[in-house]
Amino acid sequence: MLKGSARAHTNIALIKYWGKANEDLIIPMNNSLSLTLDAFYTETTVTFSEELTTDIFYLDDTLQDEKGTKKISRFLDLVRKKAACPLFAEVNSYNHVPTAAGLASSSSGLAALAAACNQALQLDLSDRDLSRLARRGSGSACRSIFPGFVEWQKGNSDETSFAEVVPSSGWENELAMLFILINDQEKDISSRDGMRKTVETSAFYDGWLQTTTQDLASAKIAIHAQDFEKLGTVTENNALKMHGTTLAAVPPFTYWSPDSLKAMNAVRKIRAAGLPCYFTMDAGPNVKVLCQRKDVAQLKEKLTHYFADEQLITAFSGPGITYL
Ligand code: 2P0
Repeated sequence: MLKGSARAHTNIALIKYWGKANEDLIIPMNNSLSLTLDAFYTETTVTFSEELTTDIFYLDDTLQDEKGTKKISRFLDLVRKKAACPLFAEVNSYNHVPTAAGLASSSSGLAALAAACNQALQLDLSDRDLSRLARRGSGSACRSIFPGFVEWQKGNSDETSFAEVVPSSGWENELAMLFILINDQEKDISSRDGMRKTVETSAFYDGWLQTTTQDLASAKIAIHAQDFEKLGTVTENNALKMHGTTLAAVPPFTYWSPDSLKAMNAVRKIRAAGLPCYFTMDAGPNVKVLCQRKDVAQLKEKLTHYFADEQLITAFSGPGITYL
C-alpha cells in the first residue's frame, strides 16, 4: 500500500489564464499571475493498493460516480505512467470552503492530488516539476504549488510550462481579497468549455491575447514597486477584458449575474469615495475584491450596505503545498 497526503490552497488570478495552445498538455495561450490564498484549501489523501480493481474518489466523504471520477482517474493514469506503477488508487479529498458557496476549486484540488501522489509514489519531484504535473490535471493548479504571488510561465512544451514565485519582498502579506459570494441558479459553463469556445469563436480573443503580455508586465512592475493602485487597476482591467471575450463567442455567454454587476458597481463607488479596492471575477458569478490589509475591515463594512454579512469572506495571502 502506497499512501500520501497533502494540502493545497486555492489561488485567484490577477492576470487570467484564458485559453489553451495545447489541450492535451494544458499549455496556455498566455502567462498568468495569481495570489495564493489562506482561506480556502483542499486536503487529499491518495492510497495506491493492489486490492483495488478501479480508482475510487470520495469528495467530502461522498463517493463520486463515474463522471465525477473521470478527471481524477485520467490524472492518476499520468502519474501511474510516470511512476511505472500499475496500481489503482483510492482518493479522499476534503474541500475546506464555505458550504454551497460555489468556490470549490480545481486549482487546490488537483494541486493537492498531485502532491499526494508525489509523496505516495516517492516521485521526489521538485516544486517546479510538481507544478508541471499539477498543470496536467488542471491548468490553474500549477500555480497552487507556490505561496503568495505566482506566475505561470506558459512555455511551449511540457517541460517549459510551469509556475514559479514572483519575488515581492513579502508585500502580498499587506494585501487582502474579499469574496462576495453570489448565488446563481443558472447552469454552469465550466471554465474548460468556456475558454475553448472563446478561443475557437470569439472575435475579441485576438485583442485579449495581444494585450495580456503588457498586462502581466504592468502587474509585475506594480508588485516590484509595491504600487497597489497600479496592481489593482491592471487586475480589474484584465478581468473585464477576459469576460469581454465571452460576449463575442458564438454562441455568446457570460458568467455574470445581476448581483455580479451590483458588486462591481459597489466596488467602483467605494473606490470613488476614496478607499482603494479593485474587483476580479472568474468562471462564475462571485466577485473578488483586492484591497490592502489595513482597509479590509472598512471595506467589509461598506460592502454590508450592499450584501449580507454571510456573503462576505476575507482571505489573505496563503502558503504553497504542505505535506501532511
Ligand atoms: C485563472 N480560470 O487564471 C482562470 C480565470 C478561470 C478564469 O484557470 O481546463 O480549472 O482545468 O486547465 O484551471 C480555471 O480553469 O481549467 C481558470 P483547466 P482551470 O484562474
